[in-house]
Amino acid sequence: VKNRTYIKELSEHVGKEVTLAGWMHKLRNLGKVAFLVLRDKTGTVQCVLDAERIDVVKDLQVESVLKITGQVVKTPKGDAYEIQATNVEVISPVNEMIPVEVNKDEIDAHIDTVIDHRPVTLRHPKQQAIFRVQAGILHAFRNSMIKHGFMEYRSPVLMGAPSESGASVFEVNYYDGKAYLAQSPQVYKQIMVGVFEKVFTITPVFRAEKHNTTRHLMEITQMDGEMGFIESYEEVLEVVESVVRDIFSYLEENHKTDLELWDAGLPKLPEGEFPRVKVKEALRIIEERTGKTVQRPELDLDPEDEREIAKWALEKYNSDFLWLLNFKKDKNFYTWNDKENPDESLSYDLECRGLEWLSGTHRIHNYEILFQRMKDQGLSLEHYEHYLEAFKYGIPSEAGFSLGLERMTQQIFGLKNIREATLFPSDLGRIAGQRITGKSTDLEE
Ligand code: AMO
Repeated sequence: VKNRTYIKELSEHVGKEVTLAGWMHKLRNLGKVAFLVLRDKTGTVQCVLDAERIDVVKDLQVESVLKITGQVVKTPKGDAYEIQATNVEVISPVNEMIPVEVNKDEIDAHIDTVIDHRPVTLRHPKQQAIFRVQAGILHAFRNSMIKHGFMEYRSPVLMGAPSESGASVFEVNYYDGKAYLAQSPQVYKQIMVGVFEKVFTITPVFRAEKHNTTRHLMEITQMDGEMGFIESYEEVLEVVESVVRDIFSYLEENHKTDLELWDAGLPKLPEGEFPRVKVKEALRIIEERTGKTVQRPELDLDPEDEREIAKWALEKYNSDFLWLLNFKKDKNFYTWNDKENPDESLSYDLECRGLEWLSGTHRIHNYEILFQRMKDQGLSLEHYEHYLEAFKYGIPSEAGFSLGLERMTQQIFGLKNIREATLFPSDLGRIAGQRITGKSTDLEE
């Protein structure tokens, strides 16, 4: 549209004629005069239509796409702007009733209906806000990682072998054989440390989860970093804390209105470093606080434990964030166990308000040890030739992390279900948002 003005810019055009374009958000037709609310990507504005202009829109449904020319005037109260329309053109008429209303303060529908009609429900201003903020997270993460000296690379998603454990991998046909969808960029980010020392990537990954819960999806976006020449994993924790602070500052500066729409106060950052507690100690604290015996076969927390220890961190450190350190030994094939505490591994999770946002470990960089470990775990080593070659020819001591974009978005808005923070979620009942015939979308705890 030539010489188009965006709704957010109207204050610069008071008294002048502008051309707007967007969707018919609402129409209140009083016969001689009609009030049409037009919406573009920057906001909404009321347009006043006379009889001649009403004729153009009166039989249309909401979400029709229009081009409206008119004069910008201040509303009687003086706190907003209105358009006295002189011309209305229809770019795309809508003749069918919308399946879910998107012009009320809230969408009055179950999450399943919201996802069923994603192309339309996304247009609701509160839904838009979630995904504008998500884009802001990605932007700020990338900028912050670059600022911290990390180089971005693209990680393959189609792999010759499972990238994490074999249990949750999706197999796909690959000509006469099989390929696997990446569960993480783990193998490749480690190889890249052998060249660029500090790398990051933002990538879709796939997990064949067996359960439908409010915090698991089958396709997610991981934001990963990997850092060479570290002496202890604390160096990674410091980077992560700084990156999280950068992301929050960016959101505060650029997405205030989006966050306010949801009354979403960002999770509370502590004054200094984020509280840190070993898993073993966390279990002891939980026992002390609840009076219940917490007997876990391995050093790990269940969702209820996570919520309890989050309360402790908030009370004691006034922080929504908490590091859990040193999970069970032999966590995966690439992680060092702790020499001083053989039942622990050099691993860490960043928890926010009782939900795991991020997880990472100090990697085994010694070729012989890694080779033996992979052999012992029964991995088919012929699929890991590149990985092993990198270590054979020198990888510095290193550690890294992976931050889940959807969980981060979910928690920032305080959403109950991770699907609300995902454009086109895949789960047991859906692929990329669309239902799989005959499958249920019901959730488990
Ligand atoms: P992990 O498997 O813990 O670690 O994943 C890292 C982060 O990714 C997110 N996440 C998920 N979010 C929603 N649904 C899922 N099914 C799901 N699976 C993972 C979480 C989690 O904290 N390679 C290691 C990381 C590393 O050591 O660098 C890994 O993938 O936010």
